[in-house]
Amino acid sequence: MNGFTNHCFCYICTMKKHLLLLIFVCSAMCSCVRAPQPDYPVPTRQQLEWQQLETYAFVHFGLNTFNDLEWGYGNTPASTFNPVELDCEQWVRTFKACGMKAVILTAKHHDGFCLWPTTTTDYNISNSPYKDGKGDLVKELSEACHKYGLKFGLYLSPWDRHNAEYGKEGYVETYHKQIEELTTNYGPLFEFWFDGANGGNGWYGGADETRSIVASEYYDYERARNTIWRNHPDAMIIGGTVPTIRWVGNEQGWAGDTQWSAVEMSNLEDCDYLTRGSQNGDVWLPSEADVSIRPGWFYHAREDHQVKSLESLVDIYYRSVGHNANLLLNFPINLDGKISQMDSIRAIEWFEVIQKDMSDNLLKNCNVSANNVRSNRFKAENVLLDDYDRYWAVEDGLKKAELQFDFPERTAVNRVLLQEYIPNGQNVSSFSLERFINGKWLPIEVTEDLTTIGHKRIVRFQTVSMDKLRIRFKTCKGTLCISNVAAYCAEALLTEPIIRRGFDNVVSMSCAEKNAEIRYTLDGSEPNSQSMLYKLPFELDSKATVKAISVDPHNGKQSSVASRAFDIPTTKFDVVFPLDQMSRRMFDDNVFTAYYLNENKSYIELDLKESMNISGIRYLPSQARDADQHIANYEVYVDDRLVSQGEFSNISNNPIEQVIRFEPINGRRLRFVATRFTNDASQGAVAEFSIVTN
Ligand code: FUL
Repeated sequence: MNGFTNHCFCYICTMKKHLLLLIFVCSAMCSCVRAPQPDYPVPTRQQLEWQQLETYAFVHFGLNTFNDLEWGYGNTPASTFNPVELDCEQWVRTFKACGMKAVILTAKHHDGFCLWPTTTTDYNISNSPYKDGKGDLVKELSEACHKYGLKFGLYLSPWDRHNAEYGKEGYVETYHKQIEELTTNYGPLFEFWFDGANGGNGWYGGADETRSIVASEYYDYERARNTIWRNHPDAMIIGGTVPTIRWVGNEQGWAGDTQWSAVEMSNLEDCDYLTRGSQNGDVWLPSEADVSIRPGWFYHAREDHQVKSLESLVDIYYRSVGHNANLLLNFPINLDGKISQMDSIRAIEWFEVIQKDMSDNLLKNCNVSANNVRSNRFKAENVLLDDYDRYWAVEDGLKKAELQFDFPERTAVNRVLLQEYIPNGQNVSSFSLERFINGKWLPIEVTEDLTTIGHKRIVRFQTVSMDKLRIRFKTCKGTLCISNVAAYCAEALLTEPIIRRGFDNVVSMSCAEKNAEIRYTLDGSEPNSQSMLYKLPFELDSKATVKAISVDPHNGKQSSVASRAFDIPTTKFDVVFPLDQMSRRMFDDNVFTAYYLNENKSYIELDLKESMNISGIRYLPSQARDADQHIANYEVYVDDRLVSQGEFSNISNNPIEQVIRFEPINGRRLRFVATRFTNDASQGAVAEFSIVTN
């Protein structure tokens, strides 16, 4: 027995040893077959699904629309909300036609007016003439979204300039009740927006005063998050203290070339930081880039001619989605309750260009190779598969690698698109592009930093020919995992000319496309390919509207029209104050040089040399990238008579040109006084200033 037992034991023992050996060999081999370990932080399932939406629409509509305001004070009557042809399905059809996957509606803006029949305040749609008080816009839009298969989200401004209790405890309860109503009655929500603009002056039930709060403590955002997630566990939250996505740090719709989805939560107040995130971030908080198709968020007839050009919208797409952010494109609804025709046409053209730019992946017939492959399961060819979860990965510990595409024939390329497999984290921190031509590898010249990739990175460059394309991933945080690579040759998009008139009243024009001609008019008429040809800068010592287009002389294609209305030239007025030489900067048409007004010189005074009908002023804040000192409140005097006063709403977030118009008044001296600066700064920048006469 013993012997047998011994023998038997030895047999089992031998088998065990073999098994152990096998396991050892397998695990050594498997370390490369096994999927790469994620490099934390990584997105949640919800963040991943959200990231794949890429573009969706924002809708700003409310009392502001009917009162020509950006930030209602909270006192405009509910009775003024009266869209006569409101059609939510028209909005949604437009969004669908331009490839958008979702919509976010401003259910309540800072003025406090609610677009649904809330029980929390009378200041709501049921006290407006719309549908005789029976309307509910949140419901109507959510149903239209449902019908057309779009996701639906809501913006609910925490700041409420109408509510008498704002700043006190009572309002907090109201706000949470509003969240409760909106999250229980309107079907699934994919995103909830808490705006960052908080506290300041307002009507506040007639108190008409300034109230400030500490947003991170006052609103109890944790409680709001709990309510939202109780009803919509997958909803993304932007703003507040418990966000799951972040604002990109500007309202122009661009994310930095370097764009980490991760952040350190302590830095969320810093706009510059928000545009790029951090390689060392410990929280996955991807960016949403918001921008309006017009200068303002709400509709203003005076901006009808300022719908963003096709070129600038296409550029925005590449600098948001192409820079690892989602794009939230705003459509101001007009007084009829519709998206204006030119806005929807422009948005559809925009989508067509993007689709066309990236319709033909030139890599599809290439031979793909990599200098390192983790295993056959993670082979290089995976980057060309239409399957997000099959990706190319390298061995553990490798910080750099190369991927090469051999074209069957010489190919012209001007775009490269890359996607990391972000369920494993965002890893690439630097890469470069090279082309092989005439037996040599040459760098592809680009004008942006080739640092991060993330969910999607699209690099644009001048068209170049190549026999092979090589991508060098130069530094990676964790294991390199690339799920998709594509290359395209997009058609040149003619950009609108830039028109300038300097202090010396000399007009110059330029456009990005080197081979294009510029054609222009000076009488306000629409230019065409037969209009005057721009050759050299010329003097324009009078009031005039200059309109210009760029034209491709080979095929006659034209850009959209650039238009500048120049008022009286600098020869027609004297600057009475401020007197120093630097004040020229306000009239030089260079948006990056500015003159600073401060407490000691808080005004600009111009003498027009003779009486004229004065009907407004234009003020452009500094356009420098980090500019944050602007004029917040103003007064305008003509010959010592106060003709206008007010605030430049939203100027901090959106420092676009501010136009003030008033009843024409005959006079000679104009004084523009800055009565307050943003952030209560001691100074505010004036990049450009001009007078409007008629
Ligand atoms: C800002 C607001 O103050 C603007 O009015 C607009 O709603 C924009 C989307 O967010 O902070």
